[in-house]
Amino acid sequence: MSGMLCRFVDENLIGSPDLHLVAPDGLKYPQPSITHGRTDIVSLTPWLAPIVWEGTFNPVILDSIYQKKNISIAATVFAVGKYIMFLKNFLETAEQHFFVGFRVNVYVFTDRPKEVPEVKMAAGRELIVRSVPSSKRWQEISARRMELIQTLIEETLLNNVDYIFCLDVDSKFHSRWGTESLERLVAVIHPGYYQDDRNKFPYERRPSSRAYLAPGEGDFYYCGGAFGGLLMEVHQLAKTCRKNFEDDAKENIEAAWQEESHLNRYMWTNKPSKVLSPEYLWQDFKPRNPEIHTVRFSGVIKNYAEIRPN
Ligand code: UD2
Repeated sequence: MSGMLCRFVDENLIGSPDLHLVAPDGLKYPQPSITHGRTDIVSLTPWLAPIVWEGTFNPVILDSIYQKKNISIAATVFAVGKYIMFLKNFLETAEQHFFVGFRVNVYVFTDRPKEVPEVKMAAGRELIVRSVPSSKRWQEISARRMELIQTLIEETLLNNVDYIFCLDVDSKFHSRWGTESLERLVAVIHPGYYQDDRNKFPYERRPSSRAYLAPGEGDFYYCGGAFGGLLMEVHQLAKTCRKNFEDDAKENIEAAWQEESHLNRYMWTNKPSKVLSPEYLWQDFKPRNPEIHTVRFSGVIKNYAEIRPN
């Protein structure tokens, strides 16, 4: 191998987590079929990214592939002000269902570090608490997450972590969320709009905002409450959404759903390489639709007037 090629291999392949899928030899599992499977849902986007639903993947194959890679995953969760009340449930259920058996670091951002609950974490899993200022506006708390995620990646996670997921705290896990969700850039379809025409999606509709999507644009309505992917992809997303949010603010405009609107704008031009079905962020107040065979993660019922600062 020439010196130049050698350097290319070192810098570009080694340490890159998702280039090669190696399954252990001798693994036994049911034969896959390309003619039999779920027919009640669509499991591929028009740009050929998988849409993950129960019954479209085999967790045994996936886990054995990713165990060999010894991947590590970071999760961010913000619990500012009264939202700290949701943290215990979130953390305890994450221990039961979120990447069980893998290396996971959960970063909790809060203005009430003393109120972070003691939760027993399994070996290889760690809880890290970061102090953040409180705010008088919930919109700002929600939107500033992009800035803090960007900074966390730049200052702490670079070279230490392979994947990152950014999750809402007022939610809990009900069943497996694992290696089937891994990809370069991952978005979750919002449970409230997946049967609607795109013109009904609550995208930002004012052309003066950098989150603007015109009528006839947009693929799906994605959640602000869960997204992820490879560290550098999420860094690019967070940096772009933060900048666009701040540039809008300088012109006195705040997108309809803050960072969620900017995320939707970003995903329109930067297509996610994997899309998670609404199984990955349901809402407890919604009855489960027939195509939802399992709820993996869902938003708990909350009284906005009681818990938000404004
Ligand atoms: C939606 C999104 C949310 C965000 C928001 C628009 C889902 C399920 N939720 O939810 O992610 O995009 O619209 O801004 O997609 N937080 C605090 N303290 C507060 C307020 C918020 O810690 O006082 C954090 C907390 O982690 C919470 C998140 O910000 O989970 C989002 O706030 P929300 O849950 O009140 O937003 P919501 O329900 O409108």
